[in-house]
Amino acid sequence: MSKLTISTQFDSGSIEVVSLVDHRDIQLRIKPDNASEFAQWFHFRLQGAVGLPTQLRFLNAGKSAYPDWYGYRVVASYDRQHWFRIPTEFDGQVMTASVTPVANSIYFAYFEPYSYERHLDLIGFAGESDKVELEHLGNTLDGRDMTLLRITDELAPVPLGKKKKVWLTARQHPGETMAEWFIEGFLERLLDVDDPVSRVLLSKCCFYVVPNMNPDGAARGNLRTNAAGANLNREWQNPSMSHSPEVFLVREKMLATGIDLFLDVHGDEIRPYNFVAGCEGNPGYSDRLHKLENAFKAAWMAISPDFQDVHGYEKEAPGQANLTLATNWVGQQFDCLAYTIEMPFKDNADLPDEEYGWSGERSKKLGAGVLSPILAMVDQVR
Ligand code: GEM
Ligand code: ZN
Repeated sequence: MSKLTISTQFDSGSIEVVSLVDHRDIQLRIKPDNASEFAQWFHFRLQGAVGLPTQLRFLNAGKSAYPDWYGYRVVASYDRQHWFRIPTEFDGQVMTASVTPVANSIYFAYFEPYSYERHLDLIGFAGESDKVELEHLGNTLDGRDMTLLRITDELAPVPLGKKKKVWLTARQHPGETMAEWFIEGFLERLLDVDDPVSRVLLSKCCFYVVPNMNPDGAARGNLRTNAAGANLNREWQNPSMSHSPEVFLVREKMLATGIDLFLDVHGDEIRPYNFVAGCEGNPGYSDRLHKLENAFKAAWMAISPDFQDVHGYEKEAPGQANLTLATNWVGQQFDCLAYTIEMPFKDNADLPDEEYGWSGERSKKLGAGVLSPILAMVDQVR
């Protein structure tokens, strides 16, 4: 029997090994983000357990940032391309995942990872289109690029000043990797020259897309914060280049372009559903925005059984919104339709998938699908 080893020296790798002696009792602890207490994300490689009934015990799962692990199943992969769920139990303190590996190397993660290299490949793919301009907004604290994609059909008969400005941001919380899978699906469809929905949207809109708002936190294996420990989705009222340059740079660009429709893409650790959170608590919320929100949700539900509006966050009382969040700050600042989109780390309970749960591929499909409610709303948002 070969020696058991665990490694994490790769993009978003993170776990603490407590005991690695007995394959039936591998003891682990989820590590916190590099500069904050949030602990939830894990991603590591196990070698030496082929053919052995293996149990992974996450000893501090009950002390994680979002300790409701009930119904969650760990994702695993042999080739880092195809990820599947493995049987997982949670007793309120320890989470235990079980697998008998069929190969001597197997990876485990909280959700299907999205690497910085894949992020660069996505930008490379998009940059090949004649509808896309890549704009360098500046650098993160670890020195990575903040890249904005500006996407429109310049040859369309709609003057630029009449086009609707549609902004999408994703992965402010770096462990919510489903957000960048969503953007990958969104971009692949938007740039599909044969897709009639995309052709009309590129004529009527100018899209501004930030596929990864937090590249440092993503590479570091953080759940929720950037290299300085900032929760970027609490920085939108008063960002700084020293603490939250990612938000500072994007927010400056938003103030220069204006916004008619905003989507901020996230993942939710607890609720097994896809849903949105809007601006009902904003001081400037109006009947116009309420009607736009309802029409957007109805249009999305009409085309996707994976989207629903029954389960989600509590509605906020009038005037009680926290304007440090992207969606609320943008909705208030630009008096526009603005939504936080949430996808599950667990599964869509309305349409569960036994083998994969919620996945990168299903996130891509949801991202491609959102073009339809955008088309339904494009003539009403202003
Ligand atoms: C959430 S956004 C929370 C919005 N809440 C309501 N009630 N509108 C966050 O930043 O905490 C997004 C996320 O982390 O997924
Ligand atoms: Zn989030």
